[in-house]
Amino acid sequence: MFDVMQSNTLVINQAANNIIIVEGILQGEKIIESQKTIGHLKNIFQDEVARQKINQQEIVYRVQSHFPVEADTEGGLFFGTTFLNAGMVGDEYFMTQGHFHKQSNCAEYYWGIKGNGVLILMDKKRNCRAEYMQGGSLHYIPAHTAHRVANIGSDELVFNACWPADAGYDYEEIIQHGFSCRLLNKDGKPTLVKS
Ligand code: M6P
Ligand code: ZN
Repeated sequence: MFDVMQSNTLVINQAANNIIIVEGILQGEKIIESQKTIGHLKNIFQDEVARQKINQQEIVYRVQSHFPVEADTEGGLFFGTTFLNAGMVGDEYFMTQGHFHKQSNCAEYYWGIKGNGVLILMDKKRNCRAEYMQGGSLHYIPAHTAHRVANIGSDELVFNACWPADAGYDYEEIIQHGFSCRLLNKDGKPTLVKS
């Protein structure tokens, strides 16, 4: 009897689950970290003169990513945490560069871990909308939709993302034409303004 039970059991491989995530912070194997500084974000903010006056080495955001498969693997998933600092470029809140997906029919999930932010979304017809982001908020980014996040708080904003490994990035559209709306501080309040 005991022998039969033994042959039905599998070894649970402790070493296989070698990534941990606590408050969005990823630790373990295959975690890649990248960062975007003020210097990297030329022509992304409305006020280019204000951007040039800021220390170009100042970090706007860091991204920790887990890439379990090669980029462009059909059916694969990627996972990331973005740590977006609080700050302003002129009247505009620190924000991510933003992108469409190269494979435009790929959707994505974002969810807030801590801090206060706004997810700005724009479809291919350049219709813009926005959703508040905070610890625990879940955001479904549909296909064919550009996405960026602004930090409207005074502390770091942390959010997670999960997206298809073959989604890729189309940054060019945003570099060339931007979003059709911007999140500006108007009289002390975050206000979505058509641009
Ligand atoms: C999220 C995901 C990443 C993205 C990052 C920063 O973590 O969407 O794929 O790289 O935000 O955004 P961006 O690439 O627009 O700078
Ligand atoms: Zn994306």
